[in-house]
Order: sequence, then C-alpha cells, then structure tokens
Amino acid sequence: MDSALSSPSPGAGTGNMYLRGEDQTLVKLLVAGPFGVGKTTLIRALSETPPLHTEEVMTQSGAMVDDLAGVRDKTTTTVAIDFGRLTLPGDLVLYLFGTPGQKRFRPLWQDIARGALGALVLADTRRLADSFEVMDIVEEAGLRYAVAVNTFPDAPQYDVEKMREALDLHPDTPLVLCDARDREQSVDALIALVRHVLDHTPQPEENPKP
Ligand SMILES: Nc1nc2c(ncn2[C@@H]2O[C@H](COP(=O)(O)OP(=O)(O)OP(=O)(O)O)[C@@H](O)[C@H]2O)c(=O)[nH]1
Ligand SMILES: [Mg+2]
Repeated sequence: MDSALSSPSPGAGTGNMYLRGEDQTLVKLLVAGPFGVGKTTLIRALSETPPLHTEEVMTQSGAMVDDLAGVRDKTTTTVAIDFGRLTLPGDLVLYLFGTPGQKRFRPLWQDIARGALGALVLADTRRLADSFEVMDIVEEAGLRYAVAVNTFPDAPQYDVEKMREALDLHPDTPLVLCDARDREQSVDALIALVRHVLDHTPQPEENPKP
C-alpha cells in the first residue's frame, strides 16, 4: 500500500486533465447510496474536472413513488449517472461514477458497475436501513466498499461502533464520517475506500521469478 496516499493539493491533476499520463493508474469507483443521501453533492465537491450530472427536476407525480422523508428541500434527482474525476498523489486517477438513488433506476446499476474496483456507499443516520439494499447490490456485484455517513446537521449522531453494528459491517469494512459538501472530508472518505481496495488487491511481485 502506498503510504504516500494522501489528500491532493487543490488543483492537483489539472495539468493534463484529459490525457492519460504514462505512469497513471486509472481506477473506476462507484459512489452509491439511497435516494437523496448526497451522492451528487459529494462528486460535485471533489471533482477536478467539471462534473457530469444528469439531474432532473422532481415533479409532483414523483412524490407518489419517491420517499421524501429527510430530503424535503430536495428539488432535483439523478436520473442516470454522475461522473467526476480526482487525481491522488502517486498518479492514481479515480473515475467516480455516481449511481441513481431511486429504486426504479436499479436496472442501470449493472452497466454502471462494470469494471469498477470498489464503491463508496453513502448513508444517513436518519435512515440507515436504506443503505442495506445498496450494500447488498454492491456485495452482489463483487465490489469492496467503504461506508461514508453523510453528517446532515439535523441527523442524529451515533458512536461509530454503534453505527457499524447497526449496518452489520464486516470488521474490515471502513466506516467514515463526512460532510458531502466538504471537499477535504469527501476526499478523505474516498481515500479510505482506495486504501481498502488496494489492501485487498494482489500487488505484482517486485522481482517476478523468471
Ligand atoms: N446540510 C447538508 N445538506 C446536504 C449534505 N449533502 C447533501 N446535502 C443536500 O441534500 C440534498 C440531496 O443531495 P444530492 O447530492 O442531490 O443527493 P443524491 O444522493 O445525489 O440524490 P439522488 O440522486 O436523488 O439519489 C441536496 O439538497 C444537498 O444540497 C450535507 O452533508 N449536509
Ligand atoms: Mg444525485
């Protein structure tokens, strides 16, 4: 594991924004989580390229099927994907694909998840159980994941161990707290995921036998 893995300085990776450098390692990651948990917000906060969003205004007819509890002020929702990019020190380039939160878009997941190495699953303490289904889908897709609890100011705060228990997390699975609007905290959440993924990825031998 590269111990130099740390937060990028602001503007890092903006030099060769669209061209792959020779030494760069590209990693595809998902940002997943239930409806309105802050996926779009997080990708918007940390992308070094102008993020792509597929937001649509929510209408009255959607109120019949979308559970607006805890997200009453929300006016738009992701209908396909969010996409952003973040370069970490060590030429690690993260391509971030945000999944749509609403259940009716779950069939899109298989396509979005193809080639991903891991997922950051966002959770909200007011509705932790909503993240279960997402964690199940991510596990079924064979992806390693970390959980980031988005700390909405009006959401109850619990002890980390209590949240791990409530989410029934494997002892290995990282759980971090972050404010999805805060770039530094969001980057730290992704770094926790990347460390976890790299820790479980077989590294090539330095001096392979002939
Ligand atoms: N106070 C506070 N508001 C937040 C935070 N994160 C997101 N929000 C707000 O919560 C609402 C939902 O955020 P989104 O980023 O659209 O959530 P999403 O997970 O992308 O939603 P869907 O794509 O519809 O599933 C928006 O109005 C955000 O401004 C946070 O950390 N704190
Ligand atoms: Mg969204």
